[in-house]
Amino acid sequence: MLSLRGDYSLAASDYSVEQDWGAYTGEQHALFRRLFERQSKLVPRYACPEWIAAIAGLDAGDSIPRFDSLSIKLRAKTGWEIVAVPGLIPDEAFFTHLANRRFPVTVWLRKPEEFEYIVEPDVFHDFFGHVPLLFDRVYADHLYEYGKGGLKAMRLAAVKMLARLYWYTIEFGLMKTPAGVRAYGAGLISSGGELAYCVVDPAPKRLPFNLEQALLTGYLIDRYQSTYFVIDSFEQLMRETAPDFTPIYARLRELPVLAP
Ligand code: HBI
Ligand code: FE
Repeated sequence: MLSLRGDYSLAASDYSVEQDWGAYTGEQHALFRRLFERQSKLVPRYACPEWIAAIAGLDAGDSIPRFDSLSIKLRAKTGWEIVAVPGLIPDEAFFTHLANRRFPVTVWLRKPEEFEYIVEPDVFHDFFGHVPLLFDRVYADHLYEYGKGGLKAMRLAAVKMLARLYWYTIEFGLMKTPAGVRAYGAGLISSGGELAYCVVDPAPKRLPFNLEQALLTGYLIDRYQSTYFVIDSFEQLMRETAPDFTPIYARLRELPVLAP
């Protein structure tokens, strides 16, 4: 793997590790609490209703969550569980976990100086941004299909295209609601600055979700998005990504990547 900061030395063949909850320090729990409190001021106005409904049931926030107790609640709701990982893991391991209803959550927490922004996903991004929506049946079923689709994309050498779909939905997706657009992407929900920006700023484009356009649109990882895709609902996302992507990949791979 590229030079990543996690400790991969103890990882199993599926890249899972023990969370070792006892090893977190008081300072780390306090930093997690501050991140949670910062976002808690923003989510009521900018996060989608499904995320808001789910976080209420997690009585989270006063310390770094214990993945095993999270998994018990999650399994009961949608059949998913958390798998502790040292950080970003290879695509095949990542897709295989999703295809088995296991969501990889990074065990380490950012440093205090990364309070505003962090490049790699840490436990706050994964827990606060991704885990609550795993309690939504349709979203969870879509992610399960995405995992299977990822393994297929590897066989078709189309992972780069599929990663754009993930980027513009699971990480940076917006949803239409009666009150206006709201964020459901984990990269938005867990971001101090982009969560308000993606909903209120007039600068970025907000396009109706279009699978082929999302598969073709490039993205930059180190700045706010200039293009967001807006779904009507998780049901729509599920429905529009249900077809076999094989012919779509074949057609799109000849076309140029679209600038974001
Ligand atoms: N690993 N832990 C982790 N989390 C991710 O979101 C992740 C990953 N590995 C690969 C990956 N995402 C993406 O490249 C795929 O969605 C294509
Ligand atoms: Fe993420």
